[in-house]
Parts: sequence; C-alpha cells; structure tokens
Amino acid sequence: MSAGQPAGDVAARAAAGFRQEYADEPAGRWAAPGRANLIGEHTDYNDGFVLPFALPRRTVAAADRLDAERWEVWSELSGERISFGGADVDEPGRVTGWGGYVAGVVWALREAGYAVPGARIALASDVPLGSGLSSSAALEAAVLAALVDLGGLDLPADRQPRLAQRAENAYVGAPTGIMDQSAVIRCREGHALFLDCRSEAVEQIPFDLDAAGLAVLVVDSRAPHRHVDGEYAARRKSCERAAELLGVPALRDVDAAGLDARLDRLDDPETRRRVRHVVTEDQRVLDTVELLRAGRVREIGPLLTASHASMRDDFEITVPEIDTAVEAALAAGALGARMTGGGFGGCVLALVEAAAADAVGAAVTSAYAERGFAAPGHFTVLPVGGVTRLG
Ligand code: GAF
Repeated sequence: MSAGQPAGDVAARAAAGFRQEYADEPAGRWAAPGRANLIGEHTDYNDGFVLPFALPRRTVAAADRLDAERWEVWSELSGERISFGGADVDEPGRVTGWGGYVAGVVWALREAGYAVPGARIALASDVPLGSGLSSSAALEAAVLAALVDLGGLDLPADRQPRLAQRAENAYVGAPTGIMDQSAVIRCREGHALFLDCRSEAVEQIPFDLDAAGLAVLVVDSRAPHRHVDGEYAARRKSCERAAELLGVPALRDVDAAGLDARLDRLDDPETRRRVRHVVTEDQRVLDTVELLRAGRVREIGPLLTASHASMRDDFEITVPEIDTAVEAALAAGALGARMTGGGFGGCVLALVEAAAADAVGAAVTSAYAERGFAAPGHFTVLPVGGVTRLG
C-alpha cells in the first residue's frame, strides 16, 4: 500500500454493511486510525513520555440510534452480527472477542454516568489486526465517537482516551497504558503527538517527512505473537515493583542523569535492565522532540535505533523476525529503525530516504527469506489526523 490511502473504501464498506444488515441508512460514519509509535515504548504506564502518530489505515463505524437499551454490531471482518443489552455491559468481560471492545466502551460510558444511547453499528477496517498498530484502540475510538455524537453526550476529545483505556483495562481485561487511545483520538495530520502520560498534556510536533525527502517504512514482521499478554503484564508489574523499591511514584521520576547510582540500589540485574530501558527511553523521547522542534528530522535516526537496542537488550521484548527487520533495514541504508508497539512481534518502523523505501523493503524481504521466515509486509505512511466524523 502507498502513503496516504484515503479512508473512502473502508467508509463505503461500513455504510454498505449497515444497509445490508439493517435495511436502512446510517445516521453517520465515524473513522478512527491505527497508530505507530515513533518512539517511547513501555513508558506510558510509567507516567512517562510517548511520541506516536496516526496511520492512514482506519476503522469506520457506520451507526444510528436505537430506541432501546440494546446494541447491534456487525463486523465486516468476522462477517458476524452480535447483539447485547444492559445486563451484558454491566458485567465486565461478559461480551468477549472483538465485541468486548464495543461493549467495553458502552460499559465505561455508563460507569462514568453517561446515558448511552442504544445503537446499530456496522464496522469495516483496513487496520491490520494483531500487528501492533492499535486496531483495538481504533475500534474503541470509532465506536466511542459514534455513541458520543448519537447521544449528544458531553465528553470532550481530551477526556475520551481515558474512557477508552478504561474499557480496555476493566472490561476487556488488558492492562495497557494511555498511549494508543490518545494517539487515535488526539493526533493531527502531519504531526506526531508528544504526550506526557502523567498530566495528559499534549504538544503537536511537526513531523513533515515529505519536506525532508524522507519516508517512514512500516515493516509488518508477521511474526506469530508469543505470550504477548502475559509478557506485557509481567513488564508492567516489574516496573511498578522497581518504582516502589526506588521510592518514587513511577519510573518517570527517576532522573536519567543519576541513573547508575539509582540502579546500584537494585539487587536484581533483570530489574536494573527494565528500569534502564524506561528511564533512557523517556530521555530519547525528549531528545527526539527537541530535534523535531528544530526541524532536524534526519537526525532522529540514531535515537530510533538506540531505542530498538534498549528494547532488545534491556526490556527484552523483541523477537528474531523483528531484530532481523531492523538490522536489514539499517544495512540497506535506513537512517534509523526500531520496533513499534508492545513487542513480541508486530511492526518495525524504518526512517528512510523516500527514494530508497522500496529498496529497503526489498532488502528486509530477502533477509527474511535467507533466515527462513515467512515473508514480511511493508508499506510507507504519512501521519494523518485522529478520530473524525465523516458525515
Ligand atoms: C501497547 C499498549 F497498549 C500501550 O499502552 C503501550 O504500553 C505500548 O504497548 C508499549 O509502548 O501498545
């Protein structure tokens, strides 16, 4: 796929799905993008800094109001139509699978005291599933925006990420941070979103790849996910324990300048590595932001590559397919490359000269063939805006 694919096809499919399932016209269509994280991995739940941008791949919800406490949801991806009522959403975890993200949003809105309208919804998406590009946050954000508009609910955009995160944490049961929901809701076209995950303050950072003659190549490793949920939860727990041992509210409060002395206070070498990743990663986000603010996009490459090394050696969340993609991209001339997202599979981002994107993609593909890995996917992207109503 090429850069900047419009949402048109997906939106048309969601509307067509709505007509086919409900023999009616939707009242509107709401589109939410997937996201890539430029830098700042596993820092969000440590109250730290992240710098994601939204991708030109979207999930679209075509929807209208239902005058009953009932939610009917059809998904193009599974071809299934599910339906649930008030009792199902009052009990976290009762609706499972992809429907759990929809029910979770209804649950979280009701928990926050909103009178959520019943709805009929049809979903279509071209955000790759299970690739670490936040297909679940896109689904939550599209449904949330639809329900907020259909019900005329007073829930401003800057408060929506917390609510969507609550759906994922408490209804679906995944202990994720605030980054993905913030990215898919608050990102702006042509910018990366510098988010302070403690205060939720944001700054839109210009990320103009075109002007610099650069591109971001996304390589989908297609590596089978290995124990992602358990490993993610384990990393989170170990960070929380380390913060406790160091006597700080969160690892964000450990100063990068005095890091070695702080690490000496921890007996366990694994915990020391985890802390070092988070603290140095926060600093790399701040350094990347400084360079982008100064328009020095090309110079962020080494920070991206250092972030990858830290995820590989200290946080230990990469897998051979991912490391191979990073090494092959760098050997083929990428300015920097790193895994993006939670880890144990998923995607790699490579910052490349726009003219070299195809060659770098081809080099990764042949490195995979040499190692006997299944062929990866690759495509270039430009940063787009967050969730929006299409009409
Ligand atoms: C996943 C989580 F959902 C995010 O909150 C974040 O922790 C990320 O992994 C790692 O940076 O995408």
